[in-house]
Formats: sequence, structure tokens, C-alpha cells
Amino acid sequence: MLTYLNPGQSQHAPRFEFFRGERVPCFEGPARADFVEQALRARGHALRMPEVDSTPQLERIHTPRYLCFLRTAWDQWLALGAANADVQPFPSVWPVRTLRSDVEPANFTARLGLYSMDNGSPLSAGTWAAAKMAADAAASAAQALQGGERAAFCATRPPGHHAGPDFMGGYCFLNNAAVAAQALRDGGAARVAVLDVDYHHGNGTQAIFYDRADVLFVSIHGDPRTEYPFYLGHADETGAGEGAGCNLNLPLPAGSSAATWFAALEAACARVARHRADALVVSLGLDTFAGDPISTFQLQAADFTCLGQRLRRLGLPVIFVLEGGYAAAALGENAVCVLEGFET
Ligand code: OKP
Ligand code: ZN
Repeated sequence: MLTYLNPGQSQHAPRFEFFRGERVPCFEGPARADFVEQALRARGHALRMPEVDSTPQLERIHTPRYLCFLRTAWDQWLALGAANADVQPFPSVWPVRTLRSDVEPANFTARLGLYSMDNGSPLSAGTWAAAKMAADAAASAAQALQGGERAAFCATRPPGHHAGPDFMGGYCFLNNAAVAAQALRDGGAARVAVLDVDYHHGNGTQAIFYDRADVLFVSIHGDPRTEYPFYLGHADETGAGEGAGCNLNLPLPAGSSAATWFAALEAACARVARHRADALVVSLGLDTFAGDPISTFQLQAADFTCLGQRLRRLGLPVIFVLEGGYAAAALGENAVCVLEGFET
């Protein structure tokens, strides 16, 4: 399958994240994309570099002040002291209920809180460069579909589906799937569907499109009562305003089997078909894999082939965007299973 890599991905290499109050190595690291690239090369897939600037889509889906902050965040951090080059910034204050978020504080770590939904989105020197090139890959894939390609895969990191209009979260900074969907719309697709199959609810993508009828959002994920991101992804979130009815959440209990998951996939596919979309964006998280270290669904490699085959039957042009998947050594095989299931 035509695949866009992110040549800047290794520049996003934060040192640690937090787990139960302790620093642990990042689950979302450069090795993930390396494993995927290796598997794609071994299977002879066509690899390309991003060639389209995603700025027009980024400016549509993210706020100006968030983009400005993210683009310059590392430089702002270094301006506080050269020694910060070896320190990972951490948010100091989050503007929760009753606090104001309309006035940007001058203090950097306070502003990092303003633009973060969690403590789990560590920054490094190359975060902006890497995130921007991943978004460019999504815009490039949309252009390839407009040029007649049937499908394309963005083998990119960092992921994007937790990043909302004005915040980062869950290892995500720029919403690549939303960029792909918006780029398809800008290129002439009247209706687009986003199907998010990552283990975690795509709260950022849902938020970006919640009041729009042109972009349907459907997600299968661990029930937010027990699973990250906890504060969005319930079944009663169905869209607002013009987007009423254009959001479908299919939360499943932690530990769900492949059979349970594929039953939800049928409901998801039925809703996508009813949208009469011109193209589909798949937020392809592979952390539904039984071997995933931070997730609890029970899919095996062969199930990912079945996923690809089922998506093919929708009969739509598809952009696959890599999201999560933290059993890094299995990530390449699992990704290739989806793509080859789709192509056969
Ligand atoms: C991102 B994606 C544990 C923090 C867990 C939340 C998981 C983010 C998943 N230290 N962070 O949807 O795969
Ligand atoms: Zn995930």
C-alpha cells in the first residue's frame, strides 16, 4: 500500500512519562515507527515522504494560540535557561472548572497546563518538527486519494487522536486524522467518515468534528469509566447542533474479546455506510492487540487481517493513520496485516 513515513519522527523523543507517580520510559517512542517501517520494507510496500504542507488544515482544526504555543514551546522553554535543554517540561497548573482559560498567562509551565489535558504528553526538542511532518503526511495521503489512489497509510508518530482544538494529550499534539479528513473535504469530498479503532477513545477528533455534519466520527474503544481518556467517549455523546447524530461511540468493557470487538465493528461499519461518505479516514490504533502493555482487548494478528478485509468491503477510498500500539516489536506485523487484509 502507498505509505507515507515521517522522516522527522525520531526527533520526538521525550525521556520519560509518569506512571503512578513514578517516571517510566515512554511507551510512545521512536522504535515504534522503526518497527513499522521495517515491516513495510520487508513486504515491499511503496514508501514516500510527506510532500504537502498541512498548515491550511491545521489552521482549520486547531486554534491559532495553540498552534503558536506548540510551534515555539521548546524555544520558550530554553529561553528560561540553557540548562533546560536536558530537562523535560511539566505543566504546573491546569485551568479546571471555575478557573479562566481565556487569558494566557506569561508563565511557561502554567501555559503548558492550559494547553494540556493530562500529564502524559511529554515534549522534547523535536516535538513540533515531528508532529508537523506527521500532519503533512496526512495531508499528502489526502492529495494522493484525490489523484486516484484507492488507499494510503500514514506510518507516522507521534499519534494525534487525543489532540483537540486547543490542547495536547495522550502522546498526541496535532490531530493527524482530523487533518486527513479536513484535507479530503478541502479537496472536494462532500462527506467524510472517521473510524477510530484505537483502544482509547479519540476525544480530540470527536471534539474537533462534534458540531459538524460533514464529518462523521465513529469510535470503538475501552469504556471511559475505566479506561483513558476517562472524560469522553460515552455512548450518549451523539453530536451537537448541525452535527447532531454524526457522532457514534461504541465503548466496550476492558478485557473484551475479538468476537465482542468485531460485533461493534459491524455496528460501526453500518453507521459509516449510512453516512454516504466519499472517503474514510481510519484512526488505526493497534493497541487493541492482546499483547499490548497498556490496553486490555484481545485481538491477535489474524484479527487485524480481518479488520482490513472488512474495511475493504465498505468500498470507500481510505486513509489509514497510525495512532497507538505499544507492543512495539509486533506493531509492524499488525499494521501490515491490516493493510494486506485491505488489499486482498
Ligand atoms: C494514546 B493512544 C500511563 C499514561 C497513559 C494514556 C494513554 C494514551 C494512549 N503512564 N497515557 O490512544 O494510544
Ligand atoms: Zn490508544
